[in-house]
Formats: sequence, structure tokens, C-alpha cells
Amino acid sequence: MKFLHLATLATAALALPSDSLAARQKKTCTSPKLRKSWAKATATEKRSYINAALCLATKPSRLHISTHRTLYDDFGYIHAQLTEPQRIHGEPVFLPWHRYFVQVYEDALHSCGYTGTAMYWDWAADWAAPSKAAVWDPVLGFGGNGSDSADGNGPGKLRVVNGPFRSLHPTYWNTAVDPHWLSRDWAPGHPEGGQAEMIGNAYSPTVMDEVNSWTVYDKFWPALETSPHGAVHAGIGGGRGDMGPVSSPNDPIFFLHHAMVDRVWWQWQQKDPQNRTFAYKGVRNDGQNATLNDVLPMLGLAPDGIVRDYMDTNGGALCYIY
Ligand SMILES: *[C@@H]1O[C@H](CO)[C@@H](O)[C@H](O)[C@H]1NC(C)=O
Ligand SMILES: *[C@@H]1O[C@H](CO)[C@@H](O)[C@H](O)[C@H]1NC(C)=O
Ligand SMILES: *[C@@H]1O[C@H](CO)[C@@H](O)[C@H](O)[C@H]1NC(C)=O
Ligand SMILES: [Cu+2]
Repeated sequence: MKFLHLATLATAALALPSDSLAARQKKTCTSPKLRKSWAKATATEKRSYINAALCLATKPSRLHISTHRTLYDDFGYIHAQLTEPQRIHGEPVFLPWHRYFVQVYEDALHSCGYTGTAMYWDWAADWAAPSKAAVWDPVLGFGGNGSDSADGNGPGKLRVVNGPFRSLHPTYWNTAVDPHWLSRDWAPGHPEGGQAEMIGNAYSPTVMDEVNSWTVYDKFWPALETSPHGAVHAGIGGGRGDMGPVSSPNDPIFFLHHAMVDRVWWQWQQKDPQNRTFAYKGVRNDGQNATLNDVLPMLGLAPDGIVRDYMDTNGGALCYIY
């Protein structure tokens, strides 16, 4: 679960590292690709994306681990390994690490014939009725909630029984080898307790305004990570779905969720590009101050990255906009 305790944040003012900005401006990204909302993509684009996401489960793993079957399994495995012990959440690297991870996934889709870009689920637009969102379409989407009555999935997991991903069979649950059918357990609403279906109230316009109102990175990132980000995981995963445990990239919706998290960050950066593109500050889980030279580990799925190269979506190692 990803509602993280963030008590140790530094509150010092933001400083722009001018040396790194100068270095980055030497690189160019002449025609950035536009990442689209799933709801606004064409049927052809959606079909092509879905086919490539399914194709990942037919490609060999890039890791040399006997329990792995496919490239699809690599994503859930790596995310789990980097979360226990914690190296990618609850610290400043949360945003650039997941930005790089989404790009690695987009590149993997390309290796499966997809020619488009990563897409996002605009959950901030769908917060009032998340279960009705276009992303859950059973044909041109990711299918819906899991089912109580679907058997053959072991205890505590609700198999997704519709949509193109109903035959996905991830290997890991958290860090354990525990093969199962893809699962979801959408959190029901509790109107009497003021909680909306799929915890939509935690990514409402009111919450998004609060998140976006922070002007420094070490306030903005934890606000984004804790509430909207954590609530979307918990809202989809519940207690018995793949989006809950640390192997959450098992659910292909993970990458549309994290592209949206990335888009919220990108929009925040765009409000003051001079100050915010390379704004990166806070205390790491090892107690040290974060720096733009910090490493983004990918454990062999892709080369390790450096934070600096993933701050600007329009330069360095990246070339896209939202
Ligand atoms: C840029 O950030 C600095 C430090 O936080 C701040 O003093 C300055 O006002 C900001 N500039 C703009 C144009 O917002
Ligand atoms: C999802 O399905 C589970 C199992 O039937 C159910 O308990 C839960 O209420 C459903 N969630 C929503 C939002 O419908
Ligand atoms: C982190 O940076 C602050 C200043 O922003 C400094 O006071 C503190 O000592 C640094 N911490 C470490 C562990 O280097
Ligand atoms: Cu994560």
C-alpha cells in the first residue's frame, strides 16, 4: 500500500542548480511526441496499444531469473524489488524514477510494434465516477473490477473476468512468486463516511488544487505521491487486486496511472519552467539530501539513469510533452 509516511521532509528553500541547466540546454529535442489521454485516443490507437501490452507477455524476460517467464513479469518484479527495501517511494526520486519507468515501458511497447506514445488515464477528470471511465471499457480498454466468483485464483485475489487482459497471469505478488490471474478490487464508496467510490474524493479538483498550489518540489512531490497517487492505487487495487501490492505494474493500468502522475508533475513544471524544470530537493530514505546526480536503478530491465536526465521531458533522455 502506498499511503506513505512523510514526516522527515526538509523545508529549506529551493535552489536551481545552474550548472546542470546549462549542460542540459546543449541537448535538443526538436519534435517532442504528444502523450494522449486514453479517453481521447482513437480506436485504432487503443487497439494498437492493447495488442502491444499483451505482446509483452510473449517476449522473453530481460532479467536472468529462473522464475521469470516474460518481459511483462519484469516490470512488476523490478518495482517490487526496488520497494522492498524502499528505494523509489517516499523520497524525492519518486517522480523521476517513475517517469523513467513509464518511458522504459513505452520503449518496450515499441519493441512489440506499437508506434504511438505512452497514454494516461486522466483520473482527475473522472474522479466523480471513476468506475465509468473510458479506460475500463471491456473492448477498447482495460476491463473492469475483479469478480468474487471467479475461481482458480487462490485466496485473496479477485480475478478480472472481462476485457483484453483477462488472460494475463502475473508471476509475482509483492516480492513472492505467486502466479495468479490479473486481479482488481475496486474500493466501494462509503457515502456515510464521506468516501467516494474508488476513493475518488482523494483526486478531486479540491485535492488537485492543493497539490498544485505548492511552489517547491519538496512539498509538491509528497502531496502528489500521497493522496492522488496512493488513492488511485488503493482505489483500483483494494485489498485483493494487483494495484495494491508493490508488484503493481502487473496491472497494465499502472502505466496509465503513472503517466498521469507524470503529467501532473509536467504541468507543475510548465507553470514556471525556469525555476521548476530542474527543481529537485528533499531527504532520501538513507538520510542524505537528494541531488540531481542520484541514480535511477532499473536492475537490468534498462540501463540505470541519472535524475538530471529525466527532469526535463523535452531534453536529456526524453522527448515528449502532454
Ligand atoms: C524562483 O524560485 C526562487 C526560489 O524559490 C524564488 O525566490 C523566485 O521568486 C522564483 N521566481 C519566479 C519567477 O517565480
Ligand atoms: C468490486 O468487486 C468486489 C467483488 O465483487 C466488490 O466487493 C466491490 O464492491 C466492487 N467495487 C466496486 C466499486 O463496485
Ligand atoms: C541537507 O541539506 C541541508 C541544507 O539544505 C543541510 O542543513 C543538511 O545538513 C544536509 N543534510 C545532510 C545529511 O547532508
Ligand atoms: Cu511505484
